[in-house]
This record gives sequence, C-alpha cells and structure tokens, in this order.
Amino acid sequence: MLRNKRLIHLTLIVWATAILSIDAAAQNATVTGSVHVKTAAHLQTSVVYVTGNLPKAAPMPAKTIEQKNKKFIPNHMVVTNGTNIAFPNLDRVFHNVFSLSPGNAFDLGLYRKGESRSIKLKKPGAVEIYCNVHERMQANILVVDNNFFAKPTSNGTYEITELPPGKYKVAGWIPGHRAVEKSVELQPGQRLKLDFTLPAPKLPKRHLNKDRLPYGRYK
Ligand SMILES: [Cu+2]
Repeated sequence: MLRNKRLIHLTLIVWATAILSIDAAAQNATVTGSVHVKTAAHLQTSVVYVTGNLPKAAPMPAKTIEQKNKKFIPNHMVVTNGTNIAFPNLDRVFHNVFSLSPGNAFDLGLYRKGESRSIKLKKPGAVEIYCNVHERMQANILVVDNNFFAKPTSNGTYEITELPPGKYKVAGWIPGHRAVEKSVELQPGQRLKLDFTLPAPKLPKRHLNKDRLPYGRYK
C-alpha cells in the first residue's frame, strides 16, 4: 500500500515536471534575422550574441589554433569563458603568441616546432592575438559568457532560441570593431526579428609588439 502511494506520488512529480518544462519552453523567446556584410566571406568572422541576466555557460571542449606557414589557423573563433585554447607550433621557425587585449592579456613566450602552449580566456569580449616575431600573424577571438550566441549561416541568417523573457542587449560583432548593440525586451513566446549591418573586419597591418613597441625595434 505504502509502495503504491509512493509510486503515485512519483508519477505526479514526473507529470508536473513535464508540464512545467513544456510551459517554460513555450514561453521562451527567439531572436532571429539577417547579418548584412560587404562580402559573403565576412559572415564567417561575425557573431551575434546576447548579453544580460542569463545563465553562465560552461567552458567548451578544448580548441586548437595552429601556427602554420606563419599564419594562425583558424584565425577567428568564438568561445565561452574559460575554454582551453591550444596553440601548437607546426612551423620550422619559433613563434611567440601574445595578446594585449584588456582583461585577456597573455604571453605564451617563444617556442619551437612540435611544442604547444595553451590559454584560458576569462573575460567576455574581443581578444586580438598576435605573434611577437611575425607582425602579420593575427587571430581574433570573441569570448562570450553564455550559450546565447550564433554565427550567421552562409546566407546571412542567424537564430538564437530558448531565451527567457526579459531585457537584453543583442550584439552583432565582427573583428576589429566595437559590437553593434541593440536593446530588446523579449515577451514570452516572442519571435523577434533583428537585422545587423556590420562593417568590413578591420585588421591592422601595423600594430605594436608585446612590449608595446613597433616591430623591428628591440630593447
Ligand atoms: Cu610567429
């Protein structure tokens, strides 16, 4: 008898949980739209993301950016806070990966072919990555602190789903520029259309080395 009662109790709990989660899913909002850029290739480097009072994301599985033929491959990436990024050197020459981006500055030092060092970026925002030996090597990483982001598809559309109703900023980002931010207040179940027009990525030909000196000049 007691066992039956427990079973009924358990069944009720399962039912209630199922009904509540269906209800919550129906109430969540979606932001969708198009990202307009000058050439289709720029879509690959752009990201749309949401900031506000949202659950924090766990770090992603570890990522890799190779140093190969004096280039970072890939040279753009979006990661969640705390994701481990390895930088293996596959070239015959030494490289020295570094960043001066506020909150995410790091210096992996000089290392040779076959060696790899890694970082964990901890502050949401754009991180410009360079090599202290080769001025033209550069990569751009966007760090986000929740899972509400999307890269546009090849035809420029994006969709961010499962957003709890509330006030947020939706941002469109492309390397080298401040994100274009739009304030929104999402209603339960709303499907909001929001388009972004982003400039061409601005990748500096000249920038400072890790000692904040022009390249080719050493202390
Ligand atoms: Cu290098």
